[in-house]
Amino acid sequence: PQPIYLKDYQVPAYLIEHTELRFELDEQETLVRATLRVRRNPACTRSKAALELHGHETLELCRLSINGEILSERDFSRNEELLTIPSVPTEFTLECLTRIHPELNTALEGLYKSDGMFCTQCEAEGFRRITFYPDRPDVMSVFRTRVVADRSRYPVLLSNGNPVESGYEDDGRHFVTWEDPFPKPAYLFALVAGDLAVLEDSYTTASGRPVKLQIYADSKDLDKLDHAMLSLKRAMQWDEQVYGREYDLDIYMIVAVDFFNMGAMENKGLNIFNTSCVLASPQTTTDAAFQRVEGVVAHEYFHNWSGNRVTCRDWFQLSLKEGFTVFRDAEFSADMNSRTVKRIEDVSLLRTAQFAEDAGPMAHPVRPESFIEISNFYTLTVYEKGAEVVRMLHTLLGPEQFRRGTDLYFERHDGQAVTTDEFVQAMADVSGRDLTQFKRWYSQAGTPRIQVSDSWDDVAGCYRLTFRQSCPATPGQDEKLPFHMPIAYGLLAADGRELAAGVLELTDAEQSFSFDDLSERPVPSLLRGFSAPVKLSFSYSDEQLLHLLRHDCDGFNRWDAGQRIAVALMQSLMVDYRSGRELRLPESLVDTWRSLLTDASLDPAMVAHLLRLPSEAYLSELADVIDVEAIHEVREFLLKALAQALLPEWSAVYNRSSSEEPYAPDAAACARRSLKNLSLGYLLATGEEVWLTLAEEQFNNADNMTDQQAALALVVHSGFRQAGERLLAEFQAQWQHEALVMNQWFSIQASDPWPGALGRVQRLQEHPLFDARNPNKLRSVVAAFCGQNAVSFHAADGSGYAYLADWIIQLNKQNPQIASRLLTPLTRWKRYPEEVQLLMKAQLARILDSGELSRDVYEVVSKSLV
Ligand code: HT7
Ligand code: ZN
Repeated sequence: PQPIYLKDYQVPAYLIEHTELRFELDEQETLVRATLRVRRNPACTRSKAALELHGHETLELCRLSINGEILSERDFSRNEELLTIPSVPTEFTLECLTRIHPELNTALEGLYKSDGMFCTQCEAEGFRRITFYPDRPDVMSVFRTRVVADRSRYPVLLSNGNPVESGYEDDGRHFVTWEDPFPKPAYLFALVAGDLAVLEDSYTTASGRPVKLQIYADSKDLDKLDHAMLSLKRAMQWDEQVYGREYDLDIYMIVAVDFFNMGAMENKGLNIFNTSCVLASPQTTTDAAFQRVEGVVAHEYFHNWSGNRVTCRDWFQLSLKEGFTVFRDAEFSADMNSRTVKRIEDVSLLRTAQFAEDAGPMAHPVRPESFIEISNFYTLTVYEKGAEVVRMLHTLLGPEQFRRGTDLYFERHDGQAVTTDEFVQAMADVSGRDLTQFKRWYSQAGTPRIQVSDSWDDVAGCYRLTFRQSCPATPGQDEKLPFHMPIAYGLLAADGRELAAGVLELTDAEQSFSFDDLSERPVPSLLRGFSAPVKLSFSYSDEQLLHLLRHDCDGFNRWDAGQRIAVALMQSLMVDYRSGRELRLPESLVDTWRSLLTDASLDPAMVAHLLRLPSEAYLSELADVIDVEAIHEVREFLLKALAQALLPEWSAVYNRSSSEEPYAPDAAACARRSLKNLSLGYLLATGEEVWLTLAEEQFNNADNMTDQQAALALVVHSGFRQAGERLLAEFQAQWQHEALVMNQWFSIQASDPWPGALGRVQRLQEHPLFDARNPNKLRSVVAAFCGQNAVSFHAADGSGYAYLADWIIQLNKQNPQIASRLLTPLTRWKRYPEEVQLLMKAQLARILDSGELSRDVYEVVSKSLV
């Protein structure tokens, strides 16, 4: 397979003014008739351009005509990707009849069956599996779609836009016709047919237009749709208030499906969601999952403007819609819940997973320059780092100018397919700023390093900070130029007062800033709120970090100071572990933690985050060479040592955080449960039976899934083997009919580090509820084992690597997108000791030699082996 380059972009030679589709749905053989009004693109300067229609090799072409004249095989050519008609008029009607096979579609791209229903996934290039079409985001068309199907099995027939006609065909099948007045690219097309229940509501927009809201799901899940509906209405209101954006159609629909490669899809007026991102009820859903539902519902809704009304010119611009929309959904969640907690969670993800991506073989800029398979670029870099880039613009311009920038962007480009340059240009135009250097964030890959040093002139009362920035080489980019970035900061006095605060703008490789007339040497609080996606180092003393932990008014940096203290200790314990020295817990840390645990005035959400040890994944990301065993053993040691040293405090916090209140997923209650379950984890780490009894009581008496699942996971992962087995069996008996709950049951076991994990995981795959065609099940078992069970996946005999390679080889044909996503842990082989590298590489080579690889898997494996 050959890469595609951004530099080769050409405008389309033909535009599609109108698309009429007729689907005759059938499991084995669905007929699709497409009638396209085509005209030459006046913006295309190529003199003689053929009409190129994308078409996947699985499409069976039945008939092709232009202006009613049937084309013969001599009139066009076809290869595995394209159908080319060399000679066409300037304006014409093209009709194309295609046969497809939804039941054989295990890739879950295009039209496929999920349980008993038909659904589609067209982003990025799924529409070409439905019919022949210019399947590129810069070809936007108005769609009219008639869906025909058997009424008894498929009473609900949906597509984009508004329903305009319904009735019966001569053969007794029923139909509904949908019309979407907004021109859209094919990737936003959607169709759903099934026997579905619906929750209905309505929303009146700020200008007084009523909108019908519908969420469809399997009838057994009808009671789990309220939270998504509430989230949707909140998101609609928030977008009006914060961005001045109203919804535009008369109806907004969401459909929950169980077989889905990602989280959800923003198809115009007809979002399709993975059940895991829409269903929620206190009994079956954890707090984290409640929040995910809220965030994803909002994200897809926000795409209606940032993605649908203004879309991407080509797939290299993916972050134009994804980075911006992630920023929008993060701000929404921050406004609905705790801003600091949301920021801590997002930065944790960025610093572990995105930074690791930046340091790996698939590292790419926020706007990639080339790809073999676009599905491989729905990455943390495009989404999360892309959102950080938008956040930096927000910080540099301030909220008012930023809002004027988004207003201008939406006004200028409504109905267009544009690039990230156009987004930045709108920001430059409203602010009068030159953002040329800033745009390097879109074109240069890698995580910048910032080295900060300081000096103090006691006589002049002058404090000076010096910043040096650099960025490591990434594939294809050896040299990097300096970035333009905002560094939010504060300077703290010895009594905790703030002496100065603001935002510094770094533009040079080395830059100094002076602060005059200070009464004392301050402690610097740097990169407040994580104002730029960088690795910042400053040689803080322990006292300075403790000072920030106690006094910084920036909640994020208070947390970060605690993380820095814990990371430094754990890194030194790892050195001790490797040298066979006894591991010891410093009294100073116990004292600090005691003061956090006993201060009842502190926000429980903050305390829960402050007292959570840095994850194994984060410690791995920070390591030069990852020593899986040392990381795991040191973290376990510290957990147990802190548990023993602060036993009465953990117990008191547990009791203080327990509540008789009925369940609510609001921020305060979530924080309380989070602290309670953190305490339970420490109590169980002591290994004492009395705490096991407490955990079992919590498991048995919980009125919500957060508490029940936390108790289960903690007992299983704390090594209480018999009790763990017992609770797992009880949990299974209680929840065997709830697919999403059972996914958690699978995942808790697959991530259990107790010896023998691989055998247990292989047995789980034999479980009647495990289904290798369902991505959620693969994520719960295979991804959980390979991604969240480091000690077992990295077993010294290489068995974990061979296990993953077996899966990749199987899934390569069945579902290439999932195969290539699951591959990630193997691609990081360079980060491990040499003997481990050899084992990991051998499995990558085995995959490469295993036969015909999909573009998805080929791209990741071949780039990883370089
Ligand atoms: N824009 C959506 C992307 C998406 C997707 C991409 C590739 C394969 C399957 C997919 N399902 C959804 C999701 C979003 O960012 O909102
Ligand atoms: Zn998105």
